[in-house]
Amino acid sequence: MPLVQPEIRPAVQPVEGADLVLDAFLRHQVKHVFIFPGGTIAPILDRIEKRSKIEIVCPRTEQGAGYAALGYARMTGETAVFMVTSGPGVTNAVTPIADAYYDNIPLVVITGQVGTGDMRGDLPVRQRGFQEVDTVELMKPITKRAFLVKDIRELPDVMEQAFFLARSGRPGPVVVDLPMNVQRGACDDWRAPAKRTEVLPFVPQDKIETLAQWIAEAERPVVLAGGGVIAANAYQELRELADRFRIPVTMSMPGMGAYPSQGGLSLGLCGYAGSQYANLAMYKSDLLIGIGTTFHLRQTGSLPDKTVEKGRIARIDLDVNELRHSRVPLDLEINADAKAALTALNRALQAKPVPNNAAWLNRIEGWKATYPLLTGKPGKLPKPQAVIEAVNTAIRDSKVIVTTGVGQHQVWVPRHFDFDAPSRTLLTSSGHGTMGFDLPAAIGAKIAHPDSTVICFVGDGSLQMNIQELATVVERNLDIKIVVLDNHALSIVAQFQRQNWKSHPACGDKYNPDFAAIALAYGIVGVSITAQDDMAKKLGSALKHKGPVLIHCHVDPEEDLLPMLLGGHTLDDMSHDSSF
Ligand SMILES: Cc1ncc(C[n+]2csc(CCOP(=O)(O)OP(=O)(O)O)c2C)c(N)n1
Repeated sequence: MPLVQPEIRPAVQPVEGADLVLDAFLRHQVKHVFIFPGGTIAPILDRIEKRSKIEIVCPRTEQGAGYAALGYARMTGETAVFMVTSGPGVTNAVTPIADAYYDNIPLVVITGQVGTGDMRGDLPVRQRGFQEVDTVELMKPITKRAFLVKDIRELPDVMEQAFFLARSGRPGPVVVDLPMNVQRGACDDWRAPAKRTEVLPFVPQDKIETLAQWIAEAERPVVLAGGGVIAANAYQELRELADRFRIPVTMSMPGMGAYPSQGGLSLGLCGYAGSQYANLAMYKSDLLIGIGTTFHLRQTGSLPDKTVEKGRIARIDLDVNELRHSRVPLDLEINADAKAALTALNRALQAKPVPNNAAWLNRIEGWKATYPLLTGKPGKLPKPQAVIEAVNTAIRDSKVIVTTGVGQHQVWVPRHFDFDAPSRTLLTSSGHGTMGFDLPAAIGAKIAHPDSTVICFVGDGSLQMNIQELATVVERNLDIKIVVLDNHALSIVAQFQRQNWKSHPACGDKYNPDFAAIALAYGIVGVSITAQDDMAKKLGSALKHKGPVLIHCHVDPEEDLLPMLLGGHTLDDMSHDSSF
């Protein structure tokens, strides 16, 4: 079915700005737009409704719409469109836009703006128009580009640039700020959009040869795979490299699933909350290869110069600036797309013999046995880790998408749930670390992949950031399983406070409502779990229910995130101390 309904396209020229925006959506085959309405985007909403079959998804807040757009973009691999009104719509949209920037998610954001005649411009006054805010200045540090279109003739080309920039190179958000008179103004001599083609960096063959040689010589190699491997769809190439050369693979949070959790060479999550064996392996490696990863604090700890004890670090990244300004000192920088670089690397390695690193793998097996992932002592209340493991066991579907909030539960999920790209995917707010990503991201993911099982693991704190989106779940009848890990605390911060200052003001002993009853009030099946004894059974039957379910799990509030890599410590020195 064609997206455009030509019979109701305005028959006469000139065309209005709002039509030119819609034309760009149609050129880019946009199927859904994620919006929260307001007067200054009303003209475009009108054109979408009247002239296209694009579906308007309208959650309950701008944050809800923004995170749904992010979940959708991640799961479709396409650029998502997010639209908000001027003023408060724009300021509410800042957080998801920042998330898209830090987690490399392609997003075109259309922001309404007051008419150009009402804009403050350079005048030394606070505001001229009602709901006027300087969107471009607000957005500059958190977008690849923020355009203000004052001349309607520029609009088609600006829209084209926005779609191009959002996806090209390292993806991210692009804002197009549209004053009312530009949206509603008519024009018959607009500048036709120029076609743009992406040029990926040329894979430096000499450096690939060097890395291949280092791999052939390495006795203790480790790969650290990041979100760049997933974004480039390079997991097959990564698996080929790791499996043939027997290289253990650890992953950053956005890189989870780049190598299957159940694969024999998987070290799981690394870094401040990673497994102890992953961190030990990184630290003791003689060749650490980072692929599509930023090597930031959460992955390597606070002592970047001491990421490895004695060894080389090579890094493959699409963003040349990340390489030029690497936090971790590098011995080899390869500026290339992860898939292209891994393909070239595997080719260069074809002629090389596979070194015998059995001693290294045995040493890692020893660490795995000595430092298994902790699941806490069983008690009356279920442990959060046990709940995640029970969901992991119950869900053996072929396509699973997991979203999380931020906190302890965010870290327990990659520790205790199996990921395997592209069939078992983790969506989480990594760089920006935003509570409230959880539920709306699950909504966007489910809209993108209606046939996938979507699980939202969420802390009691994170859920309450965007709990209103339960309405969107019901309205669209989205079969999402929401697993609330309620420890009556903002517990990761509470733990941090206790660790440093012996008390946890504002973070511990929180009053919480009956979330299952709230779900019920929205029209969603709600289940409460209050004991370890019947946890797995209740979970199993709730997860089998067809349609949305909220499972309110009262988990042990005493459970701390351990071990943990604290500031000032090297990767081999994680803290097990919970006697704060
Ligand atoms: C929007 C936002 N505000 C504040 C924080 C700081 N913060 C990080 S985790 C956290 C607590 C999260 O609590 P909860 O969702 O219950 O997860 P838990 O740690 O208990 O698993 C807070 C307050 C944040 N990451 N995001």
